[in-house]
Amino acid sequence: MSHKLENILKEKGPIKKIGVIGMGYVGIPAAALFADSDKFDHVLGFQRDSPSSGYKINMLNNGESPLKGEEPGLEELLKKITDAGKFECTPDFSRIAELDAITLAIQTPFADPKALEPDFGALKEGIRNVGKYLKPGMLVVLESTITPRTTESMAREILEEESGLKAGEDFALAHAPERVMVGRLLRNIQEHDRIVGGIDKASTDRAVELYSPVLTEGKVIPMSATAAEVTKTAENTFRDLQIAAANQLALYCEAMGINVYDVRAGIDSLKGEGITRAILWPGAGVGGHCLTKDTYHLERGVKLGTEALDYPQDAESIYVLARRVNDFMPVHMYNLTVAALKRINMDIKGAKIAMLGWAFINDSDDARNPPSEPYKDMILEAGAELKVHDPHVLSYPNVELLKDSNETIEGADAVVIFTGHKEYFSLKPEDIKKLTGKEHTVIIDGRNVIDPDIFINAGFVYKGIGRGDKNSHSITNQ
Ligand code: SAJ
Repeated sequence: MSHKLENILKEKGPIKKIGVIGMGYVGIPAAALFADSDKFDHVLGFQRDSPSSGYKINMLNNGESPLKGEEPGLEELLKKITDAGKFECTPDFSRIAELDAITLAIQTPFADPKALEPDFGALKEGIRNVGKYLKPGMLVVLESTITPRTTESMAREILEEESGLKAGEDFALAHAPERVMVGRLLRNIQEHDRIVGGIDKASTDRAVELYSPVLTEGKVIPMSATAAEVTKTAENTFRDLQIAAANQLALYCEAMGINVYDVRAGIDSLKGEGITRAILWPGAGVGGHCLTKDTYHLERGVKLGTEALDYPQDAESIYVLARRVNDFMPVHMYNLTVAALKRINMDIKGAKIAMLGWAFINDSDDARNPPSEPYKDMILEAGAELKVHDPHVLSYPNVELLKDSNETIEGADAVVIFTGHKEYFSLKPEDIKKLTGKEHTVIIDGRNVIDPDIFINAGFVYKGIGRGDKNSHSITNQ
């Protein structure tokens, strides 16, 4: 390994001026915490002055956060660092040339979820911009979630092509995946351990120097760039796998006529001496922008691997199978709806369905890749009528989201709980019966929200995920 980069970095001295590309829910708190550290002199936030997000530039320079939803401490921090002249948002990418380090926090969504191909377009544009203004001795860090080997290959190639410089010799290059959750962005950056992976030791050390000052409880975990990319995608793949294991158990319990929550409690009771089962929760499906795509990043990464993969002949990846199980849960919710309606001699065609919950996560307005969407498509495809309620999600393409649950439930043949929003836990059978006006209303519980017996005894036709002990109950006539 050449010591050229180490010598350049030694000559250059410690990191003082930092840039962050992508003023979104990852880049803004990252830039704010860099600016708030007395280890660094100045931070530039780079934001394209585009029609859709150029408004952020002025907001940020006035110390205001353009992010939706509550972010404890962020507004105060932005005011503090702008008043102190330590942070500035700019659309002028040429100012990258002034910096010692630059991080890229640019979304890598699916171009087309069906094709499971990520859209690296915006990220590549950001990397190209960095390459154009790259100087010897700079550190470049990718924070976006990326397919393993992207840092070592695509990013390195673009940076070297644009700058004429050599990664690992003239400039440092690393990956430090973000691990933030909306609602706790600052805390997550400060308290989570930070995976930092350079293309070589000098790059890793320089990235450790960049991130150490912003960590409070968290510690830096150094590794190679590709190991860092695999860590990020695998940590979400494993969560998706654990959820799929709980979902498959729920389907098994339904087929065996038992209550999955009894089994879950039983399994969970096995603790101590380092034993854990970490069993998660079955539900109506898995949404969001992390778990729905990171498995496919990992799968693509292994295909780019340097060695041949040794794996059971013709066996499908359990990770991809887990995705299929989780994506089956909205289909299962549809099947439960059809089966329950059939019990009252109703066909799905023409049935009035009241869907409670659109967001992919409880008590949140986050509706990225919601499992509720495929369910809606199936219901409409089958010729049923649908009304959807969500107290938090304001809008979503091609679906009207009602704010009044009574209006949603009025006249319904079936009430289907898709998200575990707090208010649904206090649903009362008598209120629903009054609204639907039906002797036997169907109720489908996708998130273990209601007590089956209270509704069954009130004449409802109940079906719940994993509730094999209740799903074929006798129908109570009032
Ligand atoms: N879900 C289940 N059963 C469970 C847990 C979740 O069905 O036991 C469903 C949820 O309903 C939701 C989806 O899975 O539809 C995702 O839920 P999530 O809690 O994993 O929330 P995400 O997608 O926002 O995941 C984020 C990720 N954080 C980052 O990427 C920084 C993930 O790595 C975290 O593990 C997760 O939050 C977390 O633990 O909170």
